Amino acid sequence: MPSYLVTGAAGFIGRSIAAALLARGETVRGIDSFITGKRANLVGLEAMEFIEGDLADPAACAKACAGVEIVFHEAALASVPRSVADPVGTNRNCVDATLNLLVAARAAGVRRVIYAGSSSAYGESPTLPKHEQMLPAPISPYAVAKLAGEHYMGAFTRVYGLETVVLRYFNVFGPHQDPTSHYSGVLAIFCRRMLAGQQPTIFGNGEQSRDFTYIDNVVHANLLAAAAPAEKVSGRTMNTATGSRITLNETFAILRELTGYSGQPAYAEERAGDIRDSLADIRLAGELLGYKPIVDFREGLRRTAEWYRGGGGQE
Ligand code: UD2
Repeated sequence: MPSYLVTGAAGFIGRSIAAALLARGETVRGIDSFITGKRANLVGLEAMEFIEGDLADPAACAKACAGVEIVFHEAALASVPRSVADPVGTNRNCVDATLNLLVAARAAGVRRVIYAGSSSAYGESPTLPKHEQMLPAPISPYAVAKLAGEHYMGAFTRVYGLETVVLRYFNVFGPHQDPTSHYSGVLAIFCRRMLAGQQPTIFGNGEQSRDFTYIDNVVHANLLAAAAPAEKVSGRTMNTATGSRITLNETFAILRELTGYSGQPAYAEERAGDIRDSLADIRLAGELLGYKPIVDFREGLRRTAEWYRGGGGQE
């Protein structure tokens, strides 16, 4: 039976992948530094072997990769504004960490690394939907760092023959996403605030759009990427999304219904490094993985709001 490593296992996406693997009875190890991960996210993952460690430390990477066959690399500082405030920190925790992990994975004889790419790679190019043949045009330090990780994946496949798969996630949301930081994803922040009767703030005019992707779809794509034949997927980059988009203003209106919040949003200046519209072409993941979304946006948002309503994500 293969053994799996999940990096960022105390983070939102990492813990969700680990939970799905454990539910299948797999052997799972997780690593997290708790820079943004939360101990509360490890509740329910007691069957996972857990290492507290920082991937920027090569020794921690070596320890994490020992005896592992497949790595899901989810650890990152996942925020555009955080990277604008601290580009060096983002580089360390995204680029240095990814390179160290790849070096350790190769040395340990890991077979495959599946990498959490970001839709931010597409940047400001006006074409919609975004497809994988488009030239990347990152505009924030975060986007540059996540894209550098993608390129390292490709290089390790070409140069060393390590199997790598890049899944370019589009604005993932769902239960366990931290709502407490101003660097958190917008839907987590909005759910928390609106359920507490607090006014959310929309940066810009609210007409920016995103291909918001419910977490179960991302977990599903990862499991498919782990199982797919190397000749089909190794060295490839695939959008992981729903293939539809919605504006923040429209999303706010749905959340009003779901949360019972009766006020209006505040509007503030647009955020530096933000892109306006994001929408994925998901045909390639369909062809290579047999991926298609399993939970749509509205249902995902309903489940998410329910989770926060039930007390999830409280500090
Ligand atoms: C980027 C990536 C996403 C993922 C993420 C990091 C794009 C299109 N997406 O997400 O794939 O890598 O980074 O986890 O690059 N906003 C508000 N009010 C708030 C918070 C945010 O209006 O309180 C706005 C924000 O200005 C932006 C939108 O909501 O226009 C989405 O922001 P986000 O931080 O949730 O995600 P984003 O798009 O930077």
